[in-house]
Amino acid sequence: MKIHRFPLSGHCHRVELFCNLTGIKHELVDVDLAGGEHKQEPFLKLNPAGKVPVIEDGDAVLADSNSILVYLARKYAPEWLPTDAVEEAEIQKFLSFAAGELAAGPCAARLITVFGVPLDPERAKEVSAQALSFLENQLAGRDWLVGNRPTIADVAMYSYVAHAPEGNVSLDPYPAVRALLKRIENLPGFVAMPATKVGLAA
Ligand SMILES: N[C@@H](CCC(=O)N[C@@H](CS)C(=O)NCC(=O)O)C(=O)O
Repeated sequence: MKIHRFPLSGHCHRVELFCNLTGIKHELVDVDLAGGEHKQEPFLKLNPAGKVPVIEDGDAVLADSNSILVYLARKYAPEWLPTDAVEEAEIQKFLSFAAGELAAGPCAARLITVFGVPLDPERAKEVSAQALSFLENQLAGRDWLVGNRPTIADVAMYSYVAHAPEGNVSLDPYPAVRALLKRIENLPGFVAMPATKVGLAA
């Protein structure tokens, strides 16, 4: 299986992290975002939306990090995606959260500091604070976001939350969130996304 990725992308990292945690063999193919490779053929054949990550697994060519997590879990690591109706709905809730509040919050805050993207830093910090408070509340009395073991919900949450300080978003007020990050980092096979020394991480 190939993962087309950009090494400093949290969306790509969540796919790489999942493959490493579950032992799914993969080859990393770097896409030159700065050079615009993702907006040209042949990349656009893989993903007409012009975004990474994309995976190629035999005949399956899939884009969107969360949809890729669902596919990989269903096919290769079903214990990471429960089929109980309530738990599956809870998983979907956190995948939507990752694509919504986390993208508009900590991901956007880091796009500003790491890549110089002209977004509103105050708005990104405000959305981040709301998102992290929500996560903190969801974790009351629990070790994992859904059920009593790690799932793709935890993986989808990890990368942008762990790197939030790079976007000037402090994790200090969120002890349960920090404990969950540590739990994930202690799982066998964990791989980190490269750190960037900017923002509060400088
Ligand atoms: N919803 C997508 C978002 C992917 C995304 O935003 N990828 C960024 C890198 S983090 C990208 O390819 N940006 C290039 C662009 O939009 O031009 C996912 O979850 O995979």
